Amino acid sequence: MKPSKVLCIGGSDSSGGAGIQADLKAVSACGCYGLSVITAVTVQNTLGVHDIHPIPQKTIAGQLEALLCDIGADAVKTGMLLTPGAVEAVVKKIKEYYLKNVVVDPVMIAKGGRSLMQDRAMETLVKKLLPLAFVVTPNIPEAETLCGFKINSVAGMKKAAMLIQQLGASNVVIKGGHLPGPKSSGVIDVLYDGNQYYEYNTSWIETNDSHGTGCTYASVLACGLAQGKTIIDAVDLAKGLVTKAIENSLSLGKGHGSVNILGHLLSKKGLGRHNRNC
Ligand code: PXL
Repeated sequence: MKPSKVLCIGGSDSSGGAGIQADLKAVSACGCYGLSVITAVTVQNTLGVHDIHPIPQKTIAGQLEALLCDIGADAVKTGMLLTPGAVEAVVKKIKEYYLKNVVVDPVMIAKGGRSLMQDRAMETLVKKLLPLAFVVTPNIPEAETLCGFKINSVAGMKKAAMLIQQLGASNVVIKGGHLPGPKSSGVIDVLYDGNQYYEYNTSWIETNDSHGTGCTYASVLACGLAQGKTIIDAVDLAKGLVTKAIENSLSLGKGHGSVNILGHLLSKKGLGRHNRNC
């Protein structure tokens, strides 16, 4: 049987941990076939993002057209969309090709504080891309930006999810990893499907090496949808595989290492977390 095709749209992360590189690893780990459209090239290592080179809107549109007129996509995952032009190019092709299973990861700021989305791109994303999204997957700071208030509890996450859902996405998943307070009761992610709330809970894993968590999560979610899972089961798959990827994270470089979605498939003598300095 042919694998499901997942179109990943986002920035290149030269460190290999996040962005398109993370997306394609996650898509492969799920047994899907990954297509990629690069929206920006970041100059990046484990210490942070040092520079960003946006790809022209015309080249983004060209990549999308080349893939969609030929190969097609069973699901789409968007990550870094730096400029309003990048968002516009994506919106136009989603409409033109009636693309389904659109997963929008509203990437805003890199760990070191560098902005990965211009203010006007955010406005365009909210106005034009969210209404086309089957699901949007903000973390807590991103959800706060989208809903306009501080989130301090699971109840706050639920309130925010309802508000963000009203912006137009069919489903909202807010990831709880950045929630303030003790982690003893685990990390709770909240799904709101416009009707009901679902909570997904895993234990907190203490690590310095969680770069790429959000990209990996949204990509696995897109794979689940491409393979025909319900949103409820696709979020479950994403939460489970990302937790394993964090458990197997790699301590690389001098800064924040990356999650490792292929880790559990490899022996502990290989790329697993016990080999810290490989
Ligand atoms: O994790 C968000 C993200 C997405 N895409 C690219 C990134 C980052 C974070 O650094 O560099 C290209």
